[in-house]
Amino acid sequence: MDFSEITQAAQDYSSDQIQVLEGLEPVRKRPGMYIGSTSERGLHHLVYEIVDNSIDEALAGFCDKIDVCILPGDIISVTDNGRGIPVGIQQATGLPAVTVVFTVLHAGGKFGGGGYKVSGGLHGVGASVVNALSEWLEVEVYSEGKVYFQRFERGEAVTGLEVRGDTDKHGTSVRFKADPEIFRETTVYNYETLQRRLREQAFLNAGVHIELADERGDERVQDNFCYSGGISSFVEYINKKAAVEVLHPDVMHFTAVMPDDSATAEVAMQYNDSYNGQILSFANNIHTTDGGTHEDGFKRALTRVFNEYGKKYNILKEGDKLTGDDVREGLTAVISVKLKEAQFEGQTKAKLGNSEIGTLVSGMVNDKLMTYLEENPATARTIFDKAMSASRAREAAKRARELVRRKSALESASLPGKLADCQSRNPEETEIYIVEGDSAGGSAKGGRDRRFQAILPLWGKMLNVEKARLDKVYSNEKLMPVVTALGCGIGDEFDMSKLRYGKIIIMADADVDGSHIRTLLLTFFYRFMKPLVEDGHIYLAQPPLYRITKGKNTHYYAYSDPERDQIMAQLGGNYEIQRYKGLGEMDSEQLWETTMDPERRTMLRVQVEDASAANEAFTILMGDKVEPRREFIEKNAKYVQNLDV
Ligand code: TTJ
Repeated sequence: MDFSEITQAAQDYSSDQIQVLEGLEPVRKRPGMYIGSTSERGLHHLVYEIVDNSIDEALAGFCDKIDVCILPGDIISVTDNGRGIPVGIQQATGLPAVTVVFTVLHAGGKFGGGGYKVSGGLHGVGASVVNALSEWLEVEVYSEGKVYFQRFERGEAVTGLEVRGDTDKHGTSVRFKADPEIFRETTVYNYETLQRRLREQAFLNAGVHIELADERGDERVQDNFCYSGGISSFVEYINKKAAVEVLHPDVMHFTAVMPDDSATAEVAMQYNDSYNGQILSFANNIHTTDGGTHEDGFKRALTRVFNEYGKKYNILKEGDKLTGDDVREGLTAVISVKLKEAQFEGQTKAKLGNSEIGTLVSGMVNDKLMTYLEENPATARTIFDKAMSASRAREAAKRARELVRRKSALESASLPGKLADCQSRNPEETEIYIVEGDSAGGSAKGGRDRRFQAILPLWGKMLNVEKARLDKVYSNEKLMPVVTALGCGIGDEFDMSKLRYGKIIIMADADVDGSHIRTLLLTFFYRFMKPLVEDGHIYLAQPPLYRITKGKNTHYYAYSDPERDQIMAQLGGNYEIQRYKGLGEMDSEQLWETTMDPERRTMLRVQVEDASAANEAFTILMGDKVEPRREFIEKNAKYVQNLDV
């Protein structure tokens, strides 16, 4: 290795800005501490960590193209056209800065204050963690006419930093193979997962070209993301995906800068005709799923502006007030802030804590939204009317709720008549089976373990909550027994501590009708009792599809066609096969042993990986428009699998 050459390349951006903290052994010992988990999610996190570095270079204004490629063997390659990681020797360590970046924990400039990064968030742990968790990693830096190269294995340098030739390019390229010793579940990347994340990053960083390619299969797959409209394009994209009708053609887009230049804030927003709102917030390009000061500031200002506007133009009568929920109905908004010293709070570090950012965002929305509404009176009126009708529905829901309460206070037992309750009152062990159809309900009641399993048969006409507001739920004879039985309330009254059963199990036939009722119930839980879904309380029972009988005393159950074929092959011949058309065909004993016995059953736990994906899934599946629904189902035949684990 030619040191003099490398020292020359050090140039004036100082390698000393990189702080030396610790080695990599702890990362391989406890990978979960650094990347959250070693599951599929953690695996994809490696890619984000590397790409984040290129995005930071783009934010610094030195890079506008990032290529990400999944190569055969699930090797990831990330290349940018930035300045290149510095290759000069760092005084503190005597090593090239690029080597330090990959071998020393927390070696990113971002922990030193100053330096070039604004990011660092959820994990924000840097390239060295990726290196430590890779079977091997190779970096190339194109800078000052030279190609520099270094290779690492499981975090250790196995070559020095070498000059490999000449180039007129500038930038950085990294290739790595995730270590199967660490990622024991899987080292196979999911294209859609990377696609979603990189598209999001392209929205959040207007003008940056991000290319994603998959070269694993026979045919190369590729996406190019670049949005000059930034988060406005993001809002348009979300509304288009959800197949909702927008109430006004333009996306409102507001920006602000902190007086001392320490932060920027941006909001893009557009209303649609649905009853759901969706606000996505980001801090330093990290999705703050638990919100925080930026989101609070936005909501605060939004409510204030609409009430002020209503008062000023005499649309709101004396004493009338719009609530936050009223003005957020049908709103799609993206908030993005970038700041020097982001404080992430909470268990998952997904909540922004900087109070000055709340003031920045609320001040911006107060001023600019008000101006927008005054300059666009027709749009303002349309949105205002929508908020007013949301407000009336909320009043109606309140009256309906009180009516329900008064009625149940008069009746001696406030639990639904058809509920067969269990003996235990401890939600840690109790379960409720929600069963479609009286005959299946009968078998379930006969088969259950009444100590901890309750059964609620459903009857009557179902409500599609995607097309109805809260007030309609209170008068729906099919949903109200579910609400009363669970005990935890709905909408803004939801209270997890009142939940009567820890597991809520939807048990429906394995046919089209069953799948319809499942989707309707899931939508209901997602829209009105979201924490139940988010905290994993909802399950789908998995009844068998076939019963295979051999002789007098032996029988088997198959839960899928391949399983049926396997059993048939094993038995050789001389068996009888029965296809269950519905739960009702099973007697109590059979239902217990196949579907309800905790020792023998399998259930799917409903999980929501990504809020916007779930929102999209529900609006499309349950909304008015047929065409997007057909398309969606064709493309995502496995969507329920995505929701399940
Ligand atoms: C640091 O400050 C001096 C000029 O270069 C800055 C820098 O490091 N830029 C940079 C890093 N651009 N791209 C990267 C990078 C790219 C990949 C793919 C992976 C990593 C770890 C860094």
